[in-house]
Amino acid sequence: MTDYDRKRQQLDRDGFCLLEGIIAEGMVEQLREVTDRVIARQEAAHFARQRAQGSLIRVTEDPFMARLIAYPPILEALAGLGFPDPKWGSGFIISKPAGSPPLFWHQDARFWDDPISYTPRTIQCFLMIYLVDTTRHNGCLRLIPGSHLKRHRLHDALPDAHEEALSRADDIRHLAFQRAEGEVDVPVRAGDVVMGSARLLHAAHGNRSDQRRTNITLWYYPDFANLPEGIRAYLADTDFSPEWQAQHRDLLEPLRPAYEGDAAPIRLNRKPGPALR
Ligand SMILES: O=C(O)CCC(=O)C(=O)O
Repeated sequence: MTDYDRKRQQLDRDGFCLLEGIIAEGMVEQLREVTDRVIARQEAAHFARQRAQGSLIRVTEDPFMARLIAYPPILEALAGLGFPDPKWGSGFIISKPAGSPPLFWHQDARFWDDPISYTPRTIQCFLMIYLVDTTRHNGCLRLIPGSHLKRHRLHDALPDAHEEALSRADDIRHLAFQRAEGEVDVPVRAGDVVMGSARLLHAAHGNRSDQRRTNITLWYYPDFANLPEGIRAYLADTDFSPEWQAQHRDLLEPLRPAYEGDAAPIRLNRKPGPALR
């Protein structure tokens, strides 16, 4: 069994895996420069609205990000995991300033009406690319392994993901910021990538250091061609900005989630149904 086979097993079983050191040092350095520049031009109101994340800035704000989305080591890692033809959907610069609060528990899946959401298959995955070494002290990721497949108390107790009061971290005594049963920390080195299912419950510790902690989250559909038609119809219509696509056609065309059929787009549903047990 290869290392990739083991990681793929972990992804299917636990809902995540760690891809160590796949972003080269020089690339991490360039990404730090780009993200610092983009973060610096945001208005104060942005950071007040997104205090729990730190920032939530679309990667499409800077053309360099097209090179990250189509970065060969990322595509090679996905292929190694058994996803030779991934499609890309969206991405965000999520940067926790020094001394900032934790991120609340949530899951990001949108297709809970489709039976595929109750199988180990990864419909949509995040690739979280950390630009500094990240530990519990400066805001590493927290996950509940297996929660993409198994109901957890939080599924019923949490309000909608990214609810405004949670995003502003108005009250960090809220259940969504507390320790959760079965949670694990995922400390990483700069240049590591955490890959996980959009259905997985996740959160992040607060940043108690005096340095910014930046993560770039890219969202892919690793096995787009084999998704149910209604999901493909939905994704082709919504996620991918045609303008961004046109500007970076050479890099992004192979990653565009295209759908030519006539199925109706699936209804969006962010809440798991009773089939999640
Ligand atoms: O910044 C992180 O470590 C996690 C970000 C995240 O999960 C989110 O914003 O949905």
